[in-house]
Amino acid sequence: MATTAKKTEIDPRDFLALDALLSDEERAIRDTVRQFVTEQVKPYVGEWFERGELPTELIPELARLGLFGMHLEGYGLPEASSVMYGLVCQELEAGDAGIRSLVSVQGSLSMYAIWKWGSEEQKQRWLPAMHAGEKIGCFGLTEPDAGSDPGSMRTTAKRDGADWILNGSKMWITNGSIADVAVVWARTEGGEINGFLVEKDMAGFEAPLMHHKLSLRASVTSELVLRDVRVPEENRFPEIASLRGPLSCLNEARFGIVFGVVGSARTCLETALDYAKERIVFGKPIAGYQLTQQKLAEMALEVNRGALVALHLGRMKDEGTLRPEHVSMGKMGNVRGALDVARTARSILGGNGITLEYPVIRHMNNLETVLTYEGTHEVHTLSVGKALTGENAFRS
Ligand code: TGC
Ligand code: FAD
Repeated sequence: MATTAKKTEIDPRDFLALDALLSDEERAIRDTVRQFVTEQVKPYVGEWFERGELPTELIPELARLGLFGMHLEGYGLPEASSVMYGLVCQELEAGDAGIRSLVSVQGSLSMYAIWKWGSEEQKQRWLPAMHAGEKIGCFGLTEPDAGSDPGSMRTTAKRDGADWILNGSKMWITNGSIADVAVVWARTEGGEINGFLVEKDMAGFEAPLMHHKLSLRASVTSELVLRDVRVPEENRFPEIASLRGPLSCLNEARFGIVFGVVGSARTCLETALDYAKERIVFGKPIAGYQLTQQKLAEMALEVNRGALVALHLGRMKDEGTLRPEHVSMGKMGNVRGALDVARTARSILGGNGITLEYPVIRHMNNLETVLTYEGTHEVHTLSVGKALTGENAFRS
């Protein structure tokens, strides 16, 4: 059938006109968060990154926008769609992955863990307060000697009358030092993995800041130290006693990353595009040279491809057909693509590419963390490999 093609202008910032695939409601929340990031994050985040700080004044602002636990239902939570939540992650990470991490860890890891596995009392106590940003949570799974293989964790939980005694340490925990409540996964004497809500004032519990990061600097990263911490039974998740507990939470946060990194990549592309049009070398803008155009075209391809994959996975999640292996493929491809975009943008900016005057090297360094946390690139490769072949190559 012959069709009359409508004339479409090419928008360099939305090459494939993906905006048209979103509903009015989805565009509205995206634009609200984009404006917030443009006004309240982008002008200052280079300095926060340089100082290695996350300004906690952002927390009430993010809460006012309703972003903490926005995709969860009940307990006064917004019950936004997965696509809406993903678009929010995209806009936050267009500012900085550290800000997206704050929201991811609060909503997708800590609140989700309580929402999915907590008792009714735990949900009532924590979820409304965490949505309001009055209480902050963190999620303690990784240990100094157990990252990709959390099943080898050494943190223990020993029954003592009506309580549990926790011992061990967690490492690389986002939000740890500012958290009111830590979701801590520990092994019981019977070998089961249980989840506990460890409150910041419990005796024997400390959450010191980790220093010397060169990536995700506008984010709080901490150790969790547990020395004979007495935790009452009512703070244990009653419904789960296996690794499935923490791993089910990771799916949620990984989904946010699939969208988030498209935001990082988009900022790098836009910065490089603007720069290439203005930077005169050998008598003309570098945008006029074929080698630069090839770089920009490849970058635009990655940003658009990543955005399409994210949106597709978001629609699948909203329909209830998304599997963890789909998320693994999305994280693998989108993080790698975003890193390629960031590194290429850095080269287009020449010497200016290495300063915090421009956002590119900050995103590039942040993406090295994103490649590693929430399952490394290799872990997701093996998940996809297992789904393709039926063979488990994680263990020898
Ligand atoms: P395996 O034997 O495969 O599974 C154990 C149990 O868990 C179930 N399961 C899952 N359930 C839900 N979702 C998933 N994605 C699941 N993967 C596995 C599985 O069905 C089984 O259930 P059951 O009931 O039969 O017991 O476990 P394994 O020990 O062989 O490990 C598999 C592997 C390697 C995929 C897993 O350990 C893994 O994902 N490792 C990576 C660890 C990781 O991603 N850590 C992230 C820490 S949190 C973080 O980084 C936060 S970053 C902050 C931010 O986002 O900003
Ligand atoms: P390792 O597991 O030691 O891996 C080292 C290398 O070996 C990697 O390249 C890995 O891919 C590779 N490897 C491992 N197994 C295999 C295999 N079978 N085959 C081939 N290669 C393999 N964790 C939390 O629990 N909560 C948080 O809030 C949190 N926030 C974080 C914030 C930051 C800034 C960072 C950097 C990390 C954070 N993490 C958090 C930890 C993160 O999830 C781990 O760093 C990650 O899971 C990898 O673990 P690891 O660092 O111990 O690396």
